[in-house]
Amino acid sequence: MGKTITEKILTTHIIEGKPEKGKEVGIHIDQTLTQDATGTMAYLQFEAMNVPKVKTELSVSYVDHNTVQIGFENADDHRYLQSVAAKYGIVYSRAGNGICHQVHLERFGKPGKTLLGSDSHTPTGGGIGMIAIGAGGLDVAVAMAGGPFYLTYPKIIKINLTGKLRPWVAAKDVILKVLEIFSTKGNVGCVFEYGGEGVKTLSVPDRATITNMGAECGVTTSVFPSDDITRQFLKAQGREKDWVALLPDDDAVYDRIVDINLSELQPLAATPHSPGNVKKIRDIEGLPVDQVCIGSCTNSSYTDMMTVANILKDKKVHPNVSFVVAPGSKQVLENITHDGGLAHLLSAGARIAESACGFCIGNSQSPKSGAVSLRTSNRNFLGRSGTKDAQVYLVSPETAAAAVITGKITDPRDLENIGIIYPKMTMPKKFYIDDGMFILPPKDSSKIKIERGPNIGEPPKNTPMPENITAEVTIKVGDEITTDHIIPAGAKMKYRSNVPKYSEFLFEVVDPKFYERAKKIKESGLHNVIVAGVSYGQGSSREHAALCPMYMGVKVVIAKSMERIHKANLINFGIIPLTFVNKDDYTTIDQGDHLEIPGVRTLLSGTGTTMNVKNKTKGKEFTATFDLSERDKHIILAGGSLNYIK
Ligand code: MIC
Ligand code: SF4
Repeated sequence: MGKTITEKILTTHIIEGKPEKGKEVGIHIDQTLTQDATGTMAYLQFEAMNVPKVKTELSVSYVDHNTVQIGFENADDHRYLQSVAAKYGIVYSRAGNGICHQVHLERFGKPGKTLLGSDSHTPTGGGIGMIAIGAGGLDVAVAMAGGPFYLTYPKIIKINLTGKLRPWVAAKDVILKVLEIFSTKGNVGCVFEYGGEGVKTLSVPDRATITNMGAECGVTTSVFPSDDITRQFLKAQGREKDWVALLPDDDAVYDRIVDINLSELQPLAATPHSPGNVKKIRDIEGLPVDQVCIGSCTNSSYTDMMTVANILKDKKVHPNVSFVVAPGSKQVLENITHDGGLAHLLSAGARIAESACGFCIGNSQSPKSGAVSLRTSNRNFLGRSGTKDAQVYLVSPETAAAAVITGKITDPRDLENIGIIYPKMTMPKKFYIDDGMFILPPKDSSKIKIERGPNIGEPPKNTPMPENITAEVTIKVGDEITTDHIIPAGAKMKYRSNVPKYSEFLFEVVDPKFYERAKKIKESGLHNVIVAGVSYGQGSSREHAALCPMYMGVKVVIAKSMERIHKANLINFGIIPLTFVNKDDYTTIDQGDHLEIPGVRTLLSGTGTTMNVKNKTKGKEFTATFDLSERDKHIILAGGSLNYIK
């Protein structure tokens, strides 16, 4: 039987388990990446493993999230990361060099390799035929130490592309269509593999936009073939030798095939407050726009920037619009400078931001109260922009540029009515390349001292799981609670290396009293429990969404369903992820209820998969289930991965 691309890469990397769908396998990781916001904790955990050097082919530490440097905290983190990289054989990408996913695609990604990154948009690497997976920092630390990465051997869904995008319709509209079809929930344990004739019409940056935002569907990863277009891209990056062809076999078998005809697509938007709320631009056009932000790891490539620059050539930013552009990398910025794009943007009135996450993570460019903000990024969760009542729409660079000119949501195809011809840009044959912002690790690192400023704490410790859980429901939340709801990023992200401080912001957007309540419950000697609806923990890979609850004494999360990375993070920090057997039991619990789960250690040591939860307040009882491997159970019993490894 023939193989899919996913199977070809996974089967050559399996070091534990068998390739059976739905079963756990451990795979070898060739490359890792971290970014600063998840990286400090990942490297603190790596240090605790006492491994002298990373054991991967390549590990890169990027600084792209917290680059604002108000106060000493960000800079402390950067120096810590730089010294750790030098000590352990890791390439360091300095602040200003660009967003990890964009830079990794440009300079390091290789078809056929596995990449594990402590950021949920790591699947961007699928655009050049890698199996690139997002994970918590602790999992990435284990991979750097040479350990396997465990995942559920996935179901493979082929997205069969036919036709060709029409002018003004972009790769972003393809992934928004995918989100419309698959939504943001129910796709855990699947991989999207793109194929069909339409693939040949998409450039590597187009493909990377599509694989990047597959993260919003909750899939393990997304992957494109490695073909001649991939080769051209790597050649333009001076890396043709890194190319290998990677195509599925003709008789490859998929679990499901979904067809998308590129020729039939039209401009789309994800409307507030979920990437899954997809609407046609035609159905929302005319809405006045206050802000347009172009950039983020989804849409900040050379071609994206040049397309926008050429749409805006000789035009001016509408007076009611605040317009910011953040090129994805130093390389992008330098190339659009050489090719004249930057001049068009500047003369149109764009504000140029650093090549970093910036507006996307809400640590700059928060829009005015109640603003309508059009962004080319991938997430529009409530409050993520830093302005709680802002209405964020996710669109293509073309649609964003149209609003810059008209001041309202505009179908970019209508720009032809005002004489603008579609300037779809192609990639240069050879990029201007300067790798000066990478610092390579020295051969002899024995003299390197790790720099720990006052912002660098220690990873908090946890105690082993007790036999009986006696708890209070600290919070009950609804469906699709994202990690941005659980622990905000934005300006608060500077406390990532200081867990006690960062924990004060837990559930801030949903319920600002959470922290005080959790603290009281913990001090009273009870455990904290979180109750949630479907798809709990969507979005980011940030392990602080598990680490901070652990610090506050949360022992159990009971949800209707949970997302992959967050569930793995809960396990890594010794929190039991339970799901309701009967979803209606969710309605019987309220915040403040006292729960008892007896015999937890015994149950986790046995072969069963359920626990009885007694609701003392309501005088009721219900069953919850856990889907955990033997290893997961041992980790939880030990009180988390670090204890387990020791
Ligand atoms: C995000 O886009 O939400 C982030 C910030 O990049 C996160 C990582 C983090 O929280 O540090 C992600 O996507 O994993
Ligand atoms: Fe950075 Fe935004 Fe991409 Fe996350 S989604 S890595 S914050 S650009």
